[in-house]
Amino acid sequence: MAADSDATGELEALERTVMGEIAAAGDEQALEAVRVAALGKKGSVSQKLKTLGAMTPDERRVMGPAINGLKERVGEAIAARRAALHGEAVAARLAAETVDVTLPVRQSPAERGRIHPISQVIDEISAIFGDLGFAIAEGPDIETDHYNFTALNFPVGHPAREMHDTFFFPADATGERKLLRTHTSPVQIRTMEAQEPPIRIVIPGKTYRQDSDATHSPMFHQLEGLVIDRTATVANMKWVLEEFCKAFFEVPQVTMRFRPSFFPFTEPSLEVDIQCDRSRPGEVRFGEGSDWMEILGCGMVHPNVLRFGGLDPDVYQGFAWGMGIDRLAMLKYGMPDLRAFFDADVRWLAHYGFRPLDMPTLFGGLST
Ligand code: 2U9
Repeated sequence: MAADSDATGELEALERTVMGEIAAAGDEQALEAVRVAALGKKGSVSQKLKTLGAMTPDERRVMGPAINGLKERVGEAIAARRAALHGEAVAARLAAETVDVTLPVRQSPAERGRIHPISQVIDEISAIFGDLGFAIAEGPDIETDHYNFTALNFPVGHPAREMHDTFFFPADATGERKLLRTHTSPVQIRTMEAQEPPIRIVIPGKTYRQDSDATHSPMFHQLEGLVIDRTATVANMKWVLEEFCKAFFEVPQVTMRFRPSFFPFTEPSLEVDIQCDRSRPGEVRFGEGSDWMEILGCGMVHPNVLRFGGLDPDVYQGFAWGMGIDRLAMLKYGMPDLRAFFDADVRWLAHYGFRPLDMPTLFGGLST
């Protein structure tokens, strides 16, 4: 019957098309779309099944098994393809998520992380002065001219007030030009205003100056200290600073040299050198040798500064000091260039950094 051979020819063509679509399905989602297009309610194979109703018994006897056979073979092909795609997906996940259990244990974050030498030195110095009964004080990096200069007895026109040294902000609505503090001294003024003596504080913090070379950075770190009470003397100051040096450089004895100097905020002002041995290239030893290394400045707080802090110089007196933390870190731990401190290069940090769990304490060793 011509009609039958045409009909079965159509079925064979449909089978070739659907089988091709099943083989071409790249994933389970695409395969599901092929299944719906062939076997769904309006699918190409389902539509063929619906034509059986209109056929004569003779036609149905031929086309029935042909169309049902097609439906079965398409269903089987889809199931086989689904199994294959699922197997490929599982194999891909196994390959991607393979854990090589023979790899060495990865360092824990606590092992891998490093404390920056500046943070380490601040922690060490804070531990030393904390043990001597000092509190840690902090204050704003953005300061006023009053707290950064005037209250520290800097006369108007003093060169330090110039733009070439100090970072000024544009004048605000009141015409005042704030600045980035050039030292942490403003915090000491603020503390004197805020609390009754006795005062014993150290102030670690960022300071800013228009300077940049191998040993100067526009942002650097200082630690200043202040003692105010009724009887503090130069002898007390020398003792405190000597105790600090022995503890910080971890030596049983140090020889210090106090040279006369000048700062607007102290009178008398002194600069302090510590005896050291630099005879070995690239190495500095403290507490011995015939060299001298300047490490800090200090002095008795100027009466004008006491007055700016709201204290009566006939009742209270005290001493203060300042040191460059970056410089002390370079001295103690031998970093050659200050600029590398702030490059955030993890190789530098891995080499010069400190292990987070080695918290510096006086009894446990500062820089074990
Ligand atoms: C008040 C009164 C006195 C702080 C002092 C120094 C000496 C000093 C420098 C050391 C290296 C700054 O980082 S550095 O460049 N500092 O030499 N600083 S006395 O004296 C004060 C501070 C605040 C109210």
